[in-house]
Amino acid sequence: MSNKTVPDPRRLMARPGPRAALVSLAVGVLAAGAALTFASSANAATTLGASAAERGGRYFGAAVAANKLSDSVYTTVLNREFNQITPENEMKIDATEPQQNQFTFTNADRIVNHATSRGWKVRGHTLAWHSQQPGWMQNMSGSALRSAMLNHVTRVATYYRGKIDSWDVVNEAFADGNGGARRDSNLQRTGNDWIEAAFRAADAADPTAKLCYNDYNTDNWTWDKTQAVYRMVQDFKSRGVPIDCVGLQSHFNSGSPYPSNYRTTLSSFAALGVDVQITELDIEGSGTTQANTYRNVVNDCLAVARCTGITVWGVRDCDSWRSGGTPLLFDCNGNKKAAYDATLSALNNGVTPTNPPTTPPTGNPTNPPTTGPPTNPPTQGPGGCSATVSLNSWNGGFVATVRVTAGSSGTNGWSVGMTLPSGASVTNAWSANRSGNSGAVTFTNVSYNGRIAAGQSTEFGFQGTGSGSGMSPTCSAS
Ligand code: 9MR
Repeated sequence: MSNKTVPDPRRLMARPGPRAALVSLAVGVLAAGAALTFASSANAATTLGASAAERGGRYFGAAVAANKLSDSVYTTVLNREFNQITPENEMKIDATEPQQNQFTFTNADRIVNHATSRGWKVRGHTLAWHSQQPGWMQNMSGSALRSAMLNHVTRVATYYRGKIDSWDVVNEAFADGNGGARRDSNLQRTGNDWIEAAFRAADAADPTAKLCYNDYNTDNWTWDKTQAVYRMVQDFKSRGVPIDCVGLQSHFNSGSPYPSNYRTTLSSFAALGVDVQITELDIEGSGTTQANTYRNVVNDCLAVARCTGITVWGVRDCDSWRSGGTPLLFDCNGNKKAAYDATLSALNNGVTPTNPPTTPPTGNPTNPPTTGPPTNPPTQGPGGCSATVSLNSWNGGFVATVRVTAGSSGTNGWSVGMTLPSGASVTNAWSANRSGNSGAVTFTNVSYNGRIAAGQSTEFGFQGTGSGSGMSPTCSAS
């Protein structure tokens, strides 16, 4: 059960191994499903799971809490409507390894057995995460934490081998906001390769489960966080790191609304050669507005052949972690809401998948501005610009976030130079063009962030190996 240190040849070569064969079978089934005439309303499926299954073998699932399995209103809806389950909390690290090397699976098993005894799929959630760590893990760092994390991944994935359709191997490892950096955490500080190490360990422990990266605020294609996850998956695929799927949590509300480019996000990830799954869907709101958003989400998934399933994050509104936002498909009495009707009819009506783009999108869009763009484009004056750098470092690497601030006249373009310490080199950069990767390195604006109004800022970032400490950037404006 050792952690593989070389790229998995099954992923570097076109030769299909067991996981690749499963994936290509799934694609074939989806393609065949897409060619079928969709059911007429006379014999349309009457439950979410049955309808999703008719759409190319997709699933429609719900997050389940073990302590609710004794609530008959809850289980009546669950058992009737869904064909996939994600344990809401019972497979998290604090639940399964409360003391180091002492594993408890009782509550997780109740949920897994509920699903597998009915032929439903199970999403394992989650093997490696900065949150809901048991106290002993929260207090660890460095190589001891890295080993403990890999041991956890190995032991839990081995225990459930053969029972899990998809694993959220790593959850929520990227930071919110501009820059697309990794989230700082004790796991991140063990080294930037902690994510791929977790995937390799999961692959060794359970070669048949699909291995997913899962995150929130990765729904809007233009957001830095989405782009950063996209680049990581692209990198993993190119180096043969075993990754099979990307989970978009899709918790939608007024602060993080359903984006009109959601379908582009789904199809762009799929074009990297991974499945995409909507893993924690909830949409705050009510009535027709909420129903329409659910319909849009379902239609977007159906339009992407490799969008293989949808999971809502709870059964009834009262079961939701955001119950005040009434974000689910059933009211607290288990009655179907308008959102349910819209979801089922979207599933029954179907949307013909379109081919994913064959070339990944170019450019590197940034987050939408929180304030509108300046009405008059800035012009270059004597004001110049300045740059500061902040570092998130670990033993052997770092992520640098560079803030470029226009002087008194605004910029049309900018160029930031800095000298990397000896032994350091840049592995990738975002929101800037780069020349050089060690020693003197220059970053220049990309098309969308050259214009900075007087006194305003933009950020770009880069990741490097070695130590990045002591860099002092200089900025020149054009
Ligand atoms: O729904 C879960 C809630 O019961 C827990 O208290 C919470 C604690 O972190 O986690 C919730 O589930 C989260 C999921 O595991 C990861 N994505 C965000 C979900 C909502 O917070």
